[in-house]
Amino acid sequence: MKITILTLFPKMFDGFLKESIIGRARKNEIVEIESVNIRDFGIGSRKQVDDTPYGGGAGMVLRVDVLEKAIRELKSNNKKQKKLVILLTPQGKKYHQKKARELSKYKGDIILVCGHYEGFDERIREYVDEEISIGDYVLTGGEIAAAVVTDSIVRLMPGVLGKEESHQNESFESVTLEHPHYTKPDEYDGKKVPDVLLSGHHAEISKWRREEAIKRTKKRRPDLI
Ligand code: 6GU
Repeated sequence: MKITILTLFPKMFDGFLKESIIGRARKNEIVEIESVNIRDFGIGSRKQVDDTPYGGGAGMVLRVDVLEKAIRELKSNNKKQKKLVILLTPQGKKYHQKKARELSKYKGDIILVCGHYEGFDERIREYVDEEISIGDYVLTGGEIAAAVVTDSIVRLMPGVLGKEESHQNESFESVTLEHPHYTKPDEYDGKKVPDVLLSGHHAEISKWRREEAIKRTKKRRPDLI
């Protein structure tokens, strides 16, 4: 799969794409991820991408012709591959782990279009397949949302997480939150690691973890039960 992020701020993704698990997945060629500047498709020598709103008002609006051209050109690369175009906007459908799982299995490439902080021409909606919002708060642009969506998809791809990092029984994959974790020291500032975890009794440890996960979910996220 190739994920292309269409943005006015491609450098925002530099660190995110290089580091940690996403960086490793790209190095191992499990996924290809690229950020592309919308300005490359801008109009005239000044590469204009936005203009003042019809009807008046403050701020600038991203032009439909610029974005349509960008989407069309990205779609024309590697024509054999299907392309799913997703617009990141607070007006989109609320993002969930279920959607991350669905997108991680998509048999084709994904194009993530980052909405402009001040707005985009309404007609842009006609050139995308879906709209996603990552939650009920307002970001200055779709870039961080695109990073969230990319991260949540890539980590689910086969071979991205090692056995150690496995997400088999992790929060939101099942119906519970994760059980508590501990490491050395076994006592810190009077706070002790639960005895059962030091017992070496694997069946008891599994039982304790299952019970703690359920207890924790009931207390913190009863809506998930
Ligand atoms: Cl996708 N974009 C922006 N600008 N704000 C958001 C969002 C997206 N999702 C939640 N808030």
